[in-house]
Amino acid sequence: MTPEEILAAPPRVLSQQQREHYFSQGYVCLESFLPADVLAEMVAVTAEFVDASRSETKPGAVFDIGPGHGPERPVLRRLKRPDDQHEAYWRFAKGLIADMAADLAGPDVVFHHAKLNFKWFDESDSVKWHQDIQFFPHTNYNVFTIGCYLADTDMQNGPLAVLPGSHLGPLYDQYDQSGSWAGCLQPQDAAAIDMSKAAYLTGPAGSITIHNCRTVHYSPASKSPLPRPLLLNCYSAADAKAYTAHPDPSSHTYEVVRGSAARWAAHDPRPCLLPPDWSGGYSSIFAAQAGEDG
Ligand SMILES: O=C(O)CCC(=O)C(=O)O
Repeated sequence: MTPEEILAAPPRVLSQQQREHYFSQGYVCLESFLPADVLAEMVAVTAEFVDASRSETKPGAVFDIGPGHGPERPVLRRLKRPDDQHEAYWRFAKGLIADMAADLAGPDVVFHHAKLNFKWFDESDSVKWHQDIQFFPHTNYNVFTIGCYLADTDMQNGPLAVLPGSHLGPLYDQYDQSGSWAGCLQPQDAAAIDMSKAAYLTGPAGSITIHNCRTVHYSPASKSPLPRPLLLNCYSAADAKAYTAHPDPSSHTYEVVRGSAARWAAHDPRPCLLPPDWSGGYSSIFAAQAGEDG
């Protein structure tokens, strides 16, 4: 569906202005959006997982831990597939947030993946400039990620930042000079970005970020000892079909969360960089960008 066709249907959650902003700029930010009871549940469940990670000693299938992680000072970079780890996360992904997804994808929406990213003031927690779709190419670009901050997030604790309008620009090469997957723009491409144009998506706990899969984005290192949890849920229009192995499928991957499954795939002619074959396993964007994948 075209943005015009999607916008012609009445919205469920977003305002028409917010939808238009997403389509023209490639992102939108909704401050203090989550109802207090929903936020409180997400925060409480997340605290349990941070505690559970304390005994982990190496990055694994559920907890991606960073250098220096230990029982006293958790450096949990990511809780993988939260939708499979606790029912509350899946209820969240297929409830209010799926309604929001239908405002942007059109009536037929498929869940792609979820992840819960943290920052811990360990100076290794910046996420370099990248685009998402090269990690999981689809037949069209009606694919996006809805983030929810589970703690107040300002310029001190590493907010998500986007380059407005970049979803309409080129897709970048995310391999390094030696041909290894880097999961980020090559240094010369990143250096060419006009940092004065970056939009930093900040807000109190319960604020929402949405970015399109082509939107160039990054997040700076946290300068605060307070953790920054960002719960990310990724969706596609049902007619956007993945054509490479899913990096980290959960039991809900490709589940139709609104409307019906597609009979026909819609194909965007703009080409997409292919990722490595991850059918044998995937670590995380943090590991790839830090060169930990070997
Ligand atoms: O956690 C963040 O700040 C950004 C994460 C991100 O862009 C990603 O995981 O693709």
